Amino acid sequence: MTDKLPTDYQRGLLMKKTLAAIAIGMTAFAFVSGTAAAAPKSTSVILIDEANFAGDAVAEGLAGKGCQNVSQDDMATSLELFGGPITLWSERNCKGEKLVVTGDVADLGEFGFDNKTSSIFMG
Ligand SMILES: [Ca+2]
Repeated sequence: MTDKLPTDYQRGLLMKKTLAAIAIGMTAFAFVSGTAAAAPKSTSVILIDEANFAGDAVAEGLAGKGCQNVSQDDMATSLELFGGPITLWSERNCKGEKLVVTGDVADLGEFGFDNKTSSIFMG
């Protein structure tokens, strides 16, 4: 009888931890859903409409190899890179101005590439 209360209390804590873990998992999954099919070691990138990876902003994921035109032209302001490096291009079909990216970029404006990306080359 005396340990019933602590046990229930611990169960409550465990339940809270589990729910928190599920919530975190769902957030992570929703955020990377555009590239979820990518193999762990392949290159993928998430383009984000606002600086500093703003979570609620418009985002687009690309994965694979070679040159790919983005769906949302001239949208990217920050990006998260997995693998890489990649090359951003200002025109479709990997033409125009380019910017080589080797990691996450919080503000493409610092590199003169805000709202400029039209295609991406992934190695
Ligand atoms: Ca933008």
